Amino acid sequence: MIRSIVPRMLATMYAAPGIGLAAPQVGLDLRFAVIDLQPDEKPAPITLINPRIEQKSREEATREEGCLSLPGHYAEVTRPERVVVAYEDLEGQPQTIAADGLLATCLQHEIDHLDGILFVDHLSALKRNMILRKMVKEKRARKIG
Ligand code: K1U
Ligand code: ZN
Repeated sequence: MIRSIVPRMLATMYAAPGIGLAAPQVGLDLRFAVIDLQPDEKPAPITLINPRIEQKSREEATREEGCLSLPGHYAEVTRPERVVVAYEDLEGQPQTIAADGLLATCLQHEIDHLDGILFVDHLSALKRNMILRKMVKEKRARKIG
């Protein structure tokens, strides 16, 4: 089932373009996500089925994040710098991935999507409301235009 959906998920992510995509972002009630940190280069996608964070560092890092569910909106988000994620691959085999840098950020962002959490949920109420107000303005402008 997931195996047959993955090619479409990857096509959607590359077309966006994005470096990750979680099933709930395309209306699927499934716990899997795809990631490819180099969408412009030779494809090197990772498919993560039932990913879960097994370990996270106490050390944190702040990186700018975007989201294909909130196009055009970016913010600095602070998260654990390193994570170890356990998941199943497309063959159903258990795997673990130890990540830092952008991959660690992207893994946490995608696992958040599986739990209904968006990057704006990690921001202060002030910053989150600024983004929400911008989105409302954009929606109004689209209606008028
Ligand atoms: O899950 C998503 O909404 C995709 C999101 C993933 C992500 C980006 C940045 C930090 C954490 C997670 C995106 O891919 S937004 C687009 C983006 O960052 C990008 C697009 C093309 C080239 C490089 C980056
Ligand atoms: Zn996102």
